[in-house]
Amino acid sequence: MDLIIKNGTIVTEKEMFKADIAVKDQKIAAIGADLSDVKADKVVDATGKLVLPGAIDAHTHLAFPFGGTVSSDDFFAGTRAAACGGTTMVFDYSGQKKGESFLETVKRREAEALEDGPAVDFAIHVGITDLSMLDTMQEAVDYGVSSFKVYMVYDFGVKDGDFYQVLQKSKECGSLVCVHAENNEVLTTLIKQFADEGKLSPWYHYASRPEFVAGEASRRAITWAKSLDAPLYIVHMSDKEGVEAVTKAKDEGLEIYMETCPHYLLLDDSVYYQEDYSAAARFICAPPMRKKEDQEVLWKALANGTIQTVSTDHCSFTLQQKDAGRGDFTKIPGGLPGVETRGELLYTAGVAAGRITKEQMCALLSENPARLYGAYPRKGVIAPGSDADLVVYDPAADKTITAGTQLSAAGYTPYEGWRTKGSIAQVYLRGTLAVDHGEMKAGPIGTYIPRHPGAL
Ligand code: DUC
Ligand code: ZN
Repeated sequence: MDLIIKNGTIVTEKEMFKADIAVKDQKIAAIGADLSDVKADKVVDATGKLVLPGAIDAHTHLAFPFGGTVSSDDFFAGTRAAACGGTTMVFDYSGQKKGESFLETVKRREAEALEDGPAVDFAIHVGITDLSMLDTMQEAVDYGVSSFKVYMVYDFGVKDGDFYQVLQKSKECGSLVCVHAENNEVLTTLIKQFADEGKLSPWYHYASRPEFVAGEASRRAITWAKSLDAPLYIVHMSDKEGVEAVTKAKDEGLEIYMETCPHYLLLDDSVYYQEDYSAAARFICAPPMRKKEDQEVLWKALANGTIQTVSTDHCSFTLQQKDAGRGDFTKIPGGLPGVETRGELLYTAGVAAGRITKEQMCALLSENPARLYGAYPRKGVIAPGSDADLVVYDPAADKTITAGTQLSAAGYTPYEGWRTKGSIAQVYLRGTLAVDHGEMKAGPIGTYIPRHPGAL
């Protein structure tokens, strides 16, 4: 064997048990109560630690051209930050350029990622912008792309009829449509009204995107998916109205999935009240943070399984980039860094606080995204034959989050000074030690992962 991790407590979505894990040729070769007799090049003692499946971040925007600039973490910095956060695979939302077939988008981004030198494995969801290429969806699915995204907002977003056609085509191809649900007409009207009144501080970003703007769009998206009996995944759910809409749809037996992100679980709209421009602008993202009441609804939905994944929507901009909106919030590039802190925050605020179990955390971070996005059982689970993507978590090693020790190019973290319960000790990518106590130990060992249409 190449590696044995001994005496750890293995966590899966269903159970926890003490066992040894043997790794050979990048895969989990065996799991057993005592593998002491098995010879291995390296033996690691994980006594007192949890051994978790490598986390999957189903929602990143690396080197994303957005808001007049490009997000600061590319596949080099972003995947190193991800590795340090216990994430061994990212799914990037890569935008289609006009005139590009969906497969061309994927291949272009795959090449860019490999050129950057990714530290973790990756896959691409295509962000659809050019409907004239809709017939190329099957070709992309055949290449191993089982998910596509539409934005109901932004200048590159799709109109309602286009969204409907994407759902139709995707159902035909057996893939999954992900949607950014906000009502574009209403929010752009509110933005214009505020701008006309000279109300241009970061607070008005929040005020122009009230809860109902997201809630209405979620209901609309669900209506169309329902009419076609097509599966739908609503990204970055932030609000009570949206959770209620998805809950109702699920009760009707519809295949509607949703994700939320740590910032919607942990931060609220008070971040935008701050007088200091930079203090508030760093939290600008869409949808914006909500109220404490919405947070409670999201936590409940995690605990009862209505929400399937916790992803990050990692779209980092430096504070210098955020400065573009001084005096005009519409020019602040929207997005937060998150890929480096997701696991420890979910463990701290979820597991250690008694809101979710360790098994549920595994489902939310690893198994569910792997299944939904067609990477299971290669990814997302600790089982013989799966990639040896493993996170050794030390529940006793509390730490303080600070940008100073992070690898994201953002240069700040929304969680500066927060204490975590426990922390990540080691991260293995396909059996190779990628991170040891926050330090990168491996180079660009990440690879592109083809997928097949999946489901929970
Ligand atoms: N929201 C953000 O805040 N940033 C990137 C894209 C998005 O939808
Ligand atoms: Zn996003």
